Amino acid sequence: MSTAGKVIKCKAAVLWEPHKPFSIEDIEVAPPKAHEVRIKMVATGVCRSDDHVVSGSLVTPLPAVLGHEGAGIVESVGEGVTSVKPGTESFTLGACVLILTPKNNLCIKNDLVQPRGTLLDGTSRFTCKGKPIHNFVSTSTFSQYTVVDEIAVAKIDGASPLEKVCLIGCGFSTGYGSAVKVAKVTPGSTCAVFGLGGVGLSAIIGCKSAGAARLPALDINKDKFAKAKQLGATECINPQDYNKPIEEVLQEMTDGGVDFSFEVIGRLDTMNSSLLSCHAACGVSVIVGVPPNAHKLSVNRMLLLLGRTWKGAIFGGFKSKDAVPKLVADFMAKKFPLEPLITHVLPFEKINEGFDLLRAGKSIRTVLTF
Ligand code: PAD
Ligand code: ZN
Repeated sequence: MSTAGKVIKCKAAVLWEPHKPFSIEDIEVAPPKAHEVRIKMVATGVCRSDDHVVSGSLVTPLPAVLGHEGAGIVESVGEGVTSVKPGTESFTLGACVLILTPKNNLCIKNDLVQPRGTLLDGTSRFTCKGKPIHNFVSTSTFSQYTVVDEIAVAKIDGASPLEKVCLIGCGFSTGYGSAVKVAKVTPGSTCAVFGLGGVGLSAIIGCKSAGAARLPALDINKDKFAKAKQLGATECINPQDYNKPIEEVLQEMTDGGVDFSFEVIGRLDTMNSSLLSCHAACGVSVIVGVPPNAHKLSVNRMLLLLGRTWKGAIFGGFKSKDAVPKLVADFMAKKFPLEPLITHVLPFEKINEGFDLLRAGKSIRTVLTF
């Protein structure tokens, strides 16, 4: 029997307040309104950005259904939706990135910069125990069913393994694009990657595929080194093994600084180190990590006066609606792997275990399956 046009009752992981575990609740998911799409989730990744909400360092209205790295099947569509159809096709979700100009990938309509916790019309389709439950960054994938704006959905190859390509909805694309699209890594260059989680390792995959010759990988958790080497790191460095600032170590190792550096941790001190470790005149440093909301960076202006370039980007600079289907096709054509990033697969109900593994530094990506 068709569920189109009806309220669906299902399970979702609700975050009622910061510093608390997710709670698996019975929720109601209203049908999609005009230009919205209701999706049956198949798989979703556990990303540090969701954990930033739990820890209070990323502020978004609560209670909410978090999750922003997912893939599923369209269950029904609202009026006026033309880019996707209900049925067997599969979709992956990324932070909404609408094509505005050829120059940038930031959608002014998305819910990222000043989150309202709603869809574009200012409301959410979720309720639980009679209360409205907020959305998160236009996606909310930690639910058996979600409703998103059409602009946040991309149609992908129906034959692709959703439990893998869901990572293209955030972590993989963010790291990979930071290298190939934002920094535009050049063949023969030296690239330093700070932070070897799912996003940092994806940056390594991107640097290597762009032809980087030397790839120092940095982390304070040495358990991350084997995987970094497997994916292309040429040397692994634990900054805690040195009694001088790590930027000095990198400058000495590379005769003045690396060509490209990437901060993929989300800390102000490592953003500074990453900037300082790139070459003073021609280095490019990219901020990928998300720092705590209220914190401000302060740097010596001389650092930029000499010629360095300091950049940041969301979602690896990709426009998701266009880029996600292409990245999925590239994965299917074996242009890059996703398997090494997936260390755990858990049923969706074990979401808290997935986050505990991330916090303990024991997982790269946990994929939750529905
Ligand atoms: P993760 O927690 O899996 O990886 C972070 C890594 O950094 C871990 O391996 C840590 O051991 C390591 N680390 C922590 N502190 C230090 C330190 N002082 N020095 C060196 N290494 C350290 O996270 P992730 O890979 O899922 O995400 C990384 C960041 O990227 C995080 O801030 C997340 O919010 C951000 C992100 N940004 C975007 C975007 O569009 N800009 C998208 C997705 C994730
Ligand atoms: Zn993410």
